[in-house]
Amino acid sequence: MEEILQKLNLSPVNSGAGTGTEWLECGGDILESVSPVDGRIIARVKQASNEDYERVMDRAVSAFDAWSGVPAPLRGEVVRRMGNAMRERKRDLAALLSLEVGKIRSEAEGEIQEMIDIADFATGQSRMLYGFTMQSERPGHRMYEQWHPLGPIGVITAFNFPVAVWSWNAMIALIAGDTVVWKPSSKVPLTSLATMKIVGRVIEEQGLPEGILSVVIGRGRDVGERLVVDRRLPLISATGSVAMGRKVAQAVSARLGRSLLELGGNNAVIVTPDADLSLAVRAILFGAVGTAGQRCTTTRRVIAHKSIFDSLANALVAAYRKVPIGNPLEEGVLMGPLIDREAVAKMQKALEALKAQGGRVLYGGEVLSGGLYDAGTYVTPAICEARSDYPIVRQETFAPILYMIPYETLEEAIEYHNSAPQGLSSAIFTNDLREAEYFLSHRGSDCGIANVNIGTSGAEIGGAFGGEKETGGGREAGSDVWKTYMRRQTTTINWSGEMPLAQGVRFDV
Ligand code: UN1
Repeated sequence: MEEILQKLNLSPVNSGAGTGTEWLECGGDILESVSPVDGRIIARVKQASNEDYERVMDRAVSAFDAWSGVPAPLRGEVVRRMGNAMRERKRDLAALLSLEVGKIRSEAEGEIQEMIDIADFATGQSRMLYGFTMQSERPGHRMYEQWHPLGPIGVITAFNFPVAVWSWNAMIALIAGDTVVWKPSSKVPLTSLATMKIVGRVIEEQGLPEGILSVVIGRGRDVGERLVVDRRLPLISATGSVAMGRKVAQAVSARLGRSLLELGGNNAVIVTPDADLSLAVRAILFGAVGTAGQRCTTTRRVIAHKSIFDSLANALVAAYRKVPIGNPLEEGVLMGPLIDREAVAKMQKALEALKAQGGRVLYGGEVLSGGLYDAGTYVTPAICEARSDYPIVRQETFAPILYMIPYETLEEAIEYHNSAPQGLSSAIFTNDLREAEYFLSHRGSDCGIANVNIGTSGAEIGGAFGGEKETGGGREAGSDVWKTYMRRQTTTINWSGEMPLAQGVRFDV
């Protein structure tokens, strides 16, 4: 443990606020980062006080002044270097991520890869911040639009993807000319500090403005609450629960700011009669058990046709039995712990609710004990038989619980599918073209992500990521998401000697 900390320039007690190169003598309380793997404290963080927050914000504001004037392709070059710095430290950073979040090594490395991928993507994008030109209705006029940097932006991230989601936002924001103030989850402060130190090296080497990136770890919700009401931040990007998102949305919209929300998911896979069941089982297994069910894209519901319901359920139970559960840093383990004991208690409560509402646990759901398991954070993943109208099925429980729901007609399956209040990710397993197209049509899935013959989780960064309804409507990462981080300006230039008005209006004296 000490070795990983040292390699990543972390100490037993770390400053919780800084710009990657400069760290403040923070005035707040001490925060302990407790590993869900064995319940031990990894290291401590001295949290930011209100004054520390102000100091960080001042830097982000003055850095914006300088950074927004750097040509976008040169900003892209900086992001390219940041991606390379992450590449060099991938293994070490993934080791810390495993320890702090509890995800298995391969998934932790996947998360760092996601950071690198978005840096590469952003580098290319930096030369493609395209605006349209339009045909003016007035003679001798030219119309076009251009995209300007937006300002310093606030990014709030969740514990389950502590660094990738920041990178989706930060790398794109940087090429857009924005500066970024980051409030990571207080459950996992160290991985974010280590990441800031890695990109900080690039900031230092390149002599870049202090404060283009910064991190503030503050007591509980304090910093988050200051961030969302701060008028200096025209955009707040927040990832987390629906309850948190609702508060952020209200606070940001009260000051007419812009928010980008990526909230809960209640992702379902529809499995039709002629689906390739072995493919479906593999995808559902990773979707439901991967990251111990703690992704916002985790598969939480399987809506299976009656004719294949039992064989699919049996195949899933057989697969679940084989999942090695244990220390996520060990080779061969596929499922680590949940983030903390509170998450385990919530999972237990959800299973109780399911039974009270008429459902049945087909497999798993136990809290494990003995040896490492005594950390109290290890469970067996659960498969349950349920109905789509149970209140518990409509909620997102951030744990490995899979609800299996039988259906008869595809229309019914879609109805069940769309009855969830959240709308992030979805999938259908079918070899029937008509079923697949129906699912992808406007009558089909109502989610931001809709897949065919692949699962709900593990999206690539190239697509826009996010969802509808209670998921919050935001989009992050690829496609044309960069536009959210810039302000659009429509310009009309008159190069004629006349002053014609649009819509044929006459106003001559
Ligand atoms: C999240 O859980 O907040 O699609 C993000 C996925 C990952 C990102 C998940 N690429 O599962």
